[in-house]
Amino acid sequence: MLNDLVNRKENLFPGKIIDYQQEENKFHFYTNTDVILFVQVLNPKIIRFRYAADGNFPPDFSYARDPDFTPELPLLEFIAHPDFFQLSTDQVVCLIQKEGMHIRILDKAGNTIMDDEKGYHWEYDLHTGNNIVKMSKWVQSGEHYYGLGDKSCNMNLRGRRLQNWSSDTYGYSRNSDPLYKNVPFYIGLHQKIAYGIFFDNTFRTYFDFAHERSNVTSFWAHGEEMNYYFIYGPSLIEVSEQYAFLTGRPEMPPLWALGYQQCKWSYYPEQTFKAIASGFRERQIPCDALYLDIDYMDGFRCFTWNKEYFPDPQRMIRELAADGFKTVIIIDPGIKIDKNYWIYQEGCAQDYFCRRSDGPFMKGSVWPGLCHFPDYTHPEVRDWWANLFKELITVDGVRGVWNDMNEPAVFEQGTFPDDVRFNYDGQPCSHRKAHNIYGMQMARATYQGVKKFCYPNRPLVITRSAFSGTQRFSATWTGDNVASWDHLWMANIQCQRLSISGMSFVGSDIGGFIETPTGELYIRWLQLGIFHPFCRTHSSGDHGDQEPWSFGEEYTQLAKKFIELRYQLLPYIYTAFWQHITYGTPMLRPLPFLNQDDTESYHRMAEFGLGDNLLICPITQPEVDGRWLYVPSGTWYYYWDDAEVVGGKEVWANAKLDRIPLYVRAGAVLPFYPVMQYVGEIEITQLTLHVYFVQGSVSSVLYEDAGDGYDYEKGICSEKIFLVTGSNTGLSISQEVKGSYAPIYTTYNIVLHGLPFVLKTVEVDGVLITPEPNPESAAETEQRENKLPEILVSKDFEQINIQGIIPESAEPDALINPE
Ligand code: MIG
Repeated sequence: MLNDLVNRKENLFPGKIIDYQQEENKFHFYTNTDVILFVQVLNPKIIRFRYAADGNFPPDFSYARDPDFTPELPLLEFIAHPDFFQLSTDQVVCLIQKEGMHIRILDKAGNTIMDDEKGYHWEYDLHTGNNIVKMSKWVQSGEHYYGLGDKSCNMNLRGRRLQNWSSDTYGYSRNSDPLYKNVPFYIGLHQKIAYGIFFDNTFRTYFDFAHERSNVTSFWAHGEEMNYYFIYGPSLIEVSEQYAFLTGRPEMPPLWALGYQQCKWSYYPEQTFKAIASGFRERQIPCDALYLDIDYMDGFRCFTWNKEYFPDPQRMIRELAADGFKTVIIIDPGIKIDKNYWIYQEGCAQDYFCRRSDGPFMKGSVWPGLCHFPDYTHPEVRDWWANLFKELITVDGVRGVWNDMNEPAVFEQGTFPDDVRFNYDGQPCSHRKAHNIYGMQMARATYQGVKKFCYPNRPLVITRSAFSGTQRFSATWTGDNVASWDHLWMANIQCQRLSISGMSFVGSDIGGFIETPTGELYIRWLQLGIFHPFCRTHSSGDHGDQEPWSFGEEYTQLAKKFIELRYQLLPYIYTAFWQHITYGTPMLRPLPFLNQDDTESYHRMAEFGLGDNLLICPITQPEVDGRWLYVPSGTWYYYWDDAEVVGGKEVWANAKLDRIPLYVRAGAVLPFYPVMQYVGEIEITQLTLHVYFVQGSVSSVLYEDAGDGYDYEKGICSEKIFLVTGSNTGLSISQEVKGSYAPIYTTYNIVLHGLPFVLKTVEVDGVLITPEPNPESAAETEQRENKLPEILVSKDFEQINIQGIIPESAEPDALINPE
């Protein structure tokens, strides 16, 4: 029906512009066929296009757009030519053809960035009364496409047709579509210039990237309006950042939520749950959070406990908390139809459940049996739902909530019937319009409650379904994957893709949800998982144990080693999170994002950056002791042996099972915590800074705050900027501190990597010091293969100058560690 080639239905077109109106940065263009185009320049890089086929705009409403996003009034130049209008900002030029309302956008150098083919057109859908609204654009020469959230196909979307209609896709596979999330946002890249398109429409949407016709990219929706935002880069990173500003960014998570988390469907009863906790502590494998899946409830009734399995949840959670574990529980949307269940009673009495178009509450079967489903698009329902968390959090001590089945999923039918009604914040509609944002609104309501009752602690919410903007409320994971090498490959792609699509707080079920991984697969997956912002092992109980110690001693030790590395990296990951909330920067960055000028990198998809200074490339094949990967331009160090690599080419990384290919950017300052069993276990009395030599200058950032609470919003946080400058004979490190957060530690242990010389003198803020071995760092250097020079300095240092001498015969270590 939607295929332009098999066009049984009539496409309608907008005619010719005959009039326009301008009001500051807003324009209305009117055609001879009663079509209206509304154009708003939101800032020099973002232009919004809205079309009214029938001459009327519905109320301007968006769940996706961040209410805190404030349009600017950028300087504009507007010229009405005889055949077209020309609208320019200081970044782009937008041409609007009078005939056919075609849009073309160029950069200031005159490169065409985006160009309408048929442009806006539509088809009247007799069955629903909706217009199927369509847009088509020319594919630019050499154009690549990225984005669209959790798709499990190749990174570059060219040649594919994909859709957004959130679906419960148990055991999905490569190229399955649609999946759980709806992110109608893509990025185009050609001539090394990147731009983005965000199609803010909640109906089922389709994106065709040169699939149906090799020179045309089009997108369309089953209702509402053509309403999209053009976002100019020119860098890929900037497109993602602008999109994140438009659809919103999360708040800082509690630091523990970046620790390792352990989950299972399901750990019960209490004894089993606590045995998992002791399993971690006995083996000294760090862990911060444990999850309770659906079996903790009484007959799967939300907000109840199965008292047989968990007789005294409050005591249990308190005891676990004393040992550093935060308890996170699952909450599904289905409310059991049970006359004696107070939530059912309240929901019915208050009319909070979704109704069929003919009146009755919608019924659908999920875990509890037949259920009704709250209409989270009703603000009153969201408030009600938020308040339901009070007891779980304030009395029982739950610290985070996990939302599942919110596509919404219903057994047998898959989802709700199309006729189901929703309030949609006062603009009643059917399931066709509300389906794709149902999960988002559930996560929003959950977040509202968790935030309110966890206060003054920070909330953690995780959701399976999402729409653009859900990152404001919740972390997310990639759903019911399988313990296979192919799924490990997918986990890597999906998390990168979510990250560039505004959702950085992402992870996969480490080891795979369905079936059982081998020890080798589990370790390879964990090695990737520790570099994902959300780091959790989860699996289905039917398929055997999946704790880090379930695969035999050799694997247990490897699991421990990598989880420990995750904890050492926490200050770095936390900083990357802060960059995400502050600048919108994706935490995970696909290779082209690191290396946009190098077209070779466009074809790669396994390699990615985490934050500014790490490059990771997982091993997704069994029984290999390394892999080829593409290292972006610049100088890098192999993390495991400090071997220097000059990028812009393919290299082989040695990586037996005890390594993942991991590179550090030359000039980086990598902050490391000591190993701890959970966040807050120990006072951090010293911070290690791994400094990597560079020829030239590179700056790195370290963000710190209390790791929980809201003082950081009052400015009690700090941003430290380290500038590393190196030459053949010396290295200097300077530190600039902004903000007032005072950490407990007083010293930095600076570990110097990759020096091309031997230390001769070290001067800290004008005073010569003699470098001495630092006993506190012994444990950490043990793991490394060669001993490195270290210097212990005050955390308040401003400038370190190191003079070196080129080694001739002397052993480098002899000079610094003369024992
Ligand atoms: O129909 O709650 O994706 O993580 O363990 C399965 C049980 C329902 C699906 C989730 C999975 C969770 C499981 N849930």
